[in-house]
Amino acid sequence: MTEALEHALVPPVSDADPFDPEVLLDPGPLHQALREAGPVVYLSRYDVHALARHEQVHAALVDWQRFESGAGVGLANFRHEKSWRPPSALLEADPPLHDAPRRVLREILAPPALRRLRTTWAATAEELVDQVLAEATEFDAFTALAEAFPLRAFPDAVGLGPDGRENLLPYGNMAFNSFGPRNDLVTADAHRVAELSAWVNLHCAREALSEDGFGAQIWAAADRGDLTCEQAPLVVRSLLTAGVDTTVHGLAACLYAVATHPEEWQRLRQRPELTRTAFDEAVRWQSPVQTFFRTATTDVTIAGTVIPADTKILMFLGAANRDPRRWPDPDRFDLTRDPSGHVGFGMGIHQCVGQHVARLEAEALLTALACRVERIELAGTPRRHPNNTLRSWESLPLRVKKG
Ligand code: OVM
Repeated sequence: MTEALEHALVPPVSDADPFDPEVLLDPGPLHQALREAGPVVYLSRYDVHALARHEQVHAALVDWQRFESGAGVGLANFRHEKSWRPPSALLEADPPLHDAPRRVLREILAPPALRRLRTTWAATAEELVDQVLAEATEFDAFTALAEAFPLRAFPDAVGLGPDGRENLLPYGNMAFNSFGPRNDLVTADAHRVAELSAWVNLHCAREALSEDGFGAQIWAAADRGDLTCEQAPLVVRSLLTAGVDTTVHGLAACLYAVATHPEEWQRLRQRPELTRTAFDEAVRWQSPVQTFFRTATTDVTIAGTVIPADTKILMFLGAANRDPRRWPDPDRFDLTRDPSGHVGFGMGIHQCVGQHVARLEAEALLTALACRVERIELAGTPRRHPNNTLRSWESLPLRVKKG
């Protein structure tokens, strides 16, 4: 017996199902139980080890050498089962293959490159908020704002044509479900996989994209030789997969936060420079992306527990973002805290490459609202939409007082 195995700890075991729709609609109690159980918990139902504390989630995220992404970042292990689509050149790749696509997309989505979008998106947000407020002071802010704004702003920035944009949200919903087990949420959409994938793949082609968007810039990188012609459409696909639902539910999280914390809305109105903090705090507080997996490249010991090579590790980003060991009063949405260090965008080499785009969208929408709305409150019970990965919404009824 090796040294490591002699001293190996048997981790606490849980038969809980984190992908049960009931749990997905209200994950807080399971997150707390898993954090309390220990630094590593074995989930017997799926034969995986799970991390729910900030320290261990953060450590696994930054250790790409021992926790790989190339075997998939969902429950399925690509070394043993086929993926539902060709793996992502970014999300589901490790260095060195990951490096070129990452560098290309990082430059296209970096703050200096986004500067020209700031004025465009501010105007788009003002126009949308004016339209919504002209019609009513009570409305479903999920559809009217959180869905409507990214759908007006982002596909144009990518360079998509006007037709078929209604496919983007269903495709994202399907992709984020696919990281979980093959449960009812996955089988419910099985009949749309071929149709939605065909539409998305068609719109990753150079000919489908305008000449001035993110998509064209990705193809220009291929022309320069910075990407291969096989990688270019996959990198466009990453934008279309990861760039829509995430921002929709992230913006909904912001709106829910300010509607349920009136004092924070007043603080934000008085200090507009807090909008970016507000977005990051909302991402910490709600964690629109709740979970990702990694695969151990070798036997890895975490806090005394040996995780065998080639097995999956489930990282609870949402639980880490509310770990009381890391955050004072973690369940409070609080604009006076510094939310940096949250793992809602991941951490390390795969940390969300589109986060500056998301922040710019949030800034545009929250600023337009803050200039026009004095009070904002819930007008009914918000409804969640179950998804295996996303903390997502169905409706967010709000009442506002203009001023
Ligand atoms: C991708 C991709 C897909 C889903 C999520 C994501 C959160 C990336 O296709 O690269 O990051």
